[in-house]
Amino acid sequence: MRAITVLSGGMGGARFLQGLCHGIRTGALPGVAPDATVTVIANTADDLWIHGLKVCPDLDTVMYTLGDGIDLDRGWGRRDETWSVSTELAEYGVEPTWFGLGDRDVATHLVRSQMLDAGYSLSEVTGALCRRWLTPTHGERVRLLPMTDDRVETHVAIADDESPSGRRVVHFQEYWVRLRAGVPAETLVFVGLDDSAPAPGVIDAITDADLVILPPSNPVVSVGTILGVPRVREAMTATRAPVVGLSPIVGGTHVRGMAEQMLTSIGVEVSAAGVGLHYGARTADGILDGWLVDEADAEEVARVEAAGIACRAVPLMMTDHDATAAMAAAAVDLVGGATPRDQV
Ligand code: FO1
Repeated sequence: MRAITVLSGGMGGARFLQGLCHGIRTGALPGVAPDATVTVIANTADDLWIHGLKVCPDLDTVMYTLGDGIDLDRGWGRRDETWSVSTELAEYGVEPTWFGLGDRDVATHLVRSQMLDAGYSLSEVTGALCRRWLTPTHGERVRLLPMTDDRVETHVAIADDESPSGRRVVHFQEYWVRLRAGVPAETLVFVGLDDSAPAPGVIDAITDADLVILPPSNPVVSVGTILGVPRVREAMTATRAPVVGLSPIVGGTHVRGMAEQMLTSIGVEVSAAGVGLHYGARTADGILDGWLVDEADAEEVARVEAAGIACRAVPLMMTDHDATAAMAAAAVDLVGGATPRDQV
């Protein structure tokens, strides 16, 4: 295998990508060449405009993580960060104050926003930022693509007994950052998604891949939104590459983030098997050839296999790069020999 494509959200996906790249470079993945390329298609529905700046959390988390600039404790933003800009904005009484913008991070958003204002696409901006963050370490072997260059935003309808309708809609970032996903997400609205177009290179990255991986990202507001970009799902079912996923749900709950709330919001069972069956088997109009669950969920393997998806229970805790590389190796091993669809 020489070309791997990964559909990624923020923290979970970025952490997986670190281990995947480590595994490739150290030859730990069976049948994967050490100079194999990794193309990351990142979710952009978390994006928001704030203080006149375009913030792209999932693109930046992947970029900072693979460029070794991420703050490992927070899982987002820059390490060695300072907060003078945010503090000064608060002193001016500028709202919102709940979204933390570090000074170093602000520079990224300034570069991105002024390039967008100058007419560059999000793809071109991302390519420019990655020349600083990815090229020195990964050369041309890692590419980061936004799922679309069009504006897409996930909004969340929540109960609000002060409004006549009894509900109000907040941006996903307010739901997650200010409300800590502490209230039920009654409805998810993916503003602009149906009219969005895949960014340049996205469809080819799926159809030309030797392997497509769904990392343990949020299956609804990260992988789900990428799959929601028109033509992406068709590319996933048409590609000759095996498609393998890793469950973000372990022991009935998410490891980090808010996958549990999001799955509940769309009526999907919050379990390793539930997510695998939600993605569905390629042989049954779904997108998966293989699905890895954690050893804690080994009893769910049979249910996934019965749906036509190869399944195995392996350790899925990304405790360090070697552990994550072992997960990636298990994913490759599970489907490495899969027969491309047109030979079934
Ligand atoms: N997450 C938080 O929990 N609190 C924050 O203040 C916060 C700020 C922030 C700024 C830039 C950025 O790229 C990410 C940021 N995040 C913050 C994380 C963000 O909400 C998540 O990375 C995803 O959007 C959800 O997966």
